[in-house]
Amino acid sequence: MSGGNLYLRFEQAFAAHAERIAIRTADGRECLTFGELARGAARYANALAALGVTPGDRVTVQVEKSVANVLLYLAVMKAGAVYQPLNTAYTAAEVSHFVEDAQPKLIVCDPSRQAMMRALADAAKVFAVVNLNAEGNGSLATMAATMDDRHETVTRDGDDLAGLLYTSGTTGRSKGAMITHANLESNARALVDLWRMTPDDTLLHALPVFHVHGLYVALNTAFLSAASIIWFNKLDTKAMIAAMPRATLMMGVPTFYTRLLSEPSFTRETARNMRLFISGSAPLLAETHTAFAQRTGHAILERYGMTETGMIASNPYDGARLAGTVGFALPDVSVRVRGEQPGVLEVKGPNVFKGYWRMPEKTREDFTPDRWFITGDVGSIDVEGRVSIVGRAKDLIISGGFNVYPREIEEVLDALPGICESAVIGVPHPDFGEGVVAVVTAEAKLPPEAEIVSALSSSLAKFKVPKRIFEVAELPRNAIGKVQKAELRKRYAGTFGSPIIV
Ligand code: MCA
Ligand code: AMP
Repeated sequence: MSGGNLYLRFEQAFAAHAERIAIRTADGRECLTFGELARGAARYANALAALGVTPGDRVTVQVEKSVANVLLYLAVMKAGAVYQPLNTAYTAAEVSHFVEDAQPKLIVCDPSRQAMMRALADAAKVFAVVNLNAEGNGSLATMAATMDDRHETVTRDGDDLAGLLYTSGTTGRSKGAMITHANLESNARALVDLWRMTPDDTLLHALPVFHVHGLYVALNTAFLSAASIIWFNKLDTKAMIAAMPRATLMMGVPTFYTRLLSEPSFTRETARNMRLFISGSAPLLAETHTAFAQRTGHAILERYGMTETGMIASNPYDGARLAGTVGFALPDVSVRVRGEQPGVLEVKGPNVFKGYWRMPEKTREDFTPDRWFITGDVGSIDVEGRVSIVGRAKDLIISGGFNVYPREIEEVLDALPGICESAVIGVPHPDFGEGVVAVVTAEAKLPPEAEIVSALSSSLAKFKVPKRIFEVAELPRNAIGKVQKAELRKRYAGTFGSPIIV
């Protein structure tokens, strides 16, 4: 059976495996069976209803990763509401845009942010603000504990929204990508099938759960297949190495793989029970692929996706997993390049989102007239259908799997006293793949770097703040006055040294 509220599919898997372990924290402090997971989600869903959340309402969530966060995620879906997760690194200034735009009924935040969120909530007429801390305690958990552990999953159409995930464009403010139950279900089913996930699997989960990768790719596939999860609240390579012999599967951004490789204790023996390592969200260097294969005997399976589309392409489970390629379009998903190759990749399929929240114009701009979504990634497709990404048509930096839009940083830099103009670029970084660098011209005398960084940090998430700032007399421009970022990227390529592969 398929269609409707995706939680119904999870519910079937949870009921069929009620006594088996669904999720266990790496430190052993928490362990839930699938039956307990289902009852916990029901309690949280009843708490949401008691807080006034009704089907279609947005629930904004900015909390540290915890098992309670998973229950909340499931509960929002079960209640037919729309989940809006936010990166915990976002500052109050950044969060205020998301809240104003999404107009949630409820905000769930860390207790340390309750006062700030309450102020935002009052301005945006949000109904309630509750909290959850890094241990999964807080006013929402307290309330959920008193609730009935039975709850009837709300009926939804496949076309109804399950998630509202914000993603920045090259111009303007972040846009909310409207993701439906049908988008999520088709993608999760395809991946479970492709990656052969079964109840015998144990997934190492160390990704954040506020982005598609850790939330939809990892959690939805594990829930649908009733795979067990070993849960890490953040990336901790030593703890992951200790737990790996009990696992079969891992999903990570390329930084996960370079960090594992930098640990001498990470060996073939560590990975002896693993059957699959998956990488995505940013390009995996061929050097990393090769070094990983030499160390462990495993060929990392690289796949490609976007917030707006979920997963688009994947290297095969059987057959060659080629470094530098992202494999074949998922079944039912089509990828094309119009005109000459390489060119901008366009996607069509049941995975493609419904549009940008309350932005019909922007939605129209990002689709072709025949309804293919324009990714902004530049790639080529070979005769067999294998996709390779060779660049980006969009001005985007991906640092450790987090997206940084240069224009957003440039606008903040240009408004700072002492700075005349700026260009923000990404250059090779041994840990994050790309590191953010700002090149600026000064009005008279440039303020000290630490002062600029501190000013930027007050409004921008830490991962967006340039790790180096260089002063130049003038920015290189082409004949029509456009800053030549390619030239700057070349000039500052060695800033962080070359990739370190042990
Ligand atoms: C942390 N810092 C960073 C990053 N992460 N700087 C640049 N880029 C980053 N990604 C900064 C912190 O602010 C801090 O600065 C210092 O680095 C160390 O912070 P720490 O918290 O210790 O870092 P970490 O916990 O080791 O985090 C690194 C990380 C993390 C594990 C790689 O960034 C991460 O979880 N990335 C995964 C992102 C992800 O899930 N992307 C999926 C997007 P200071 O020292 O100055 O305080 S979904 C997507 O893209 C699509 C759909 C797809 O295809 O999947
Ligand atoms: P986001 O907007 O956070 O969903 O990021 C999506 C972007 O991440 C894509 O448009 C690509 O530029 C990039 N991306 C995801 N997976 C890969 C990959 N395997 N190789 C290269 N880039 C990737």
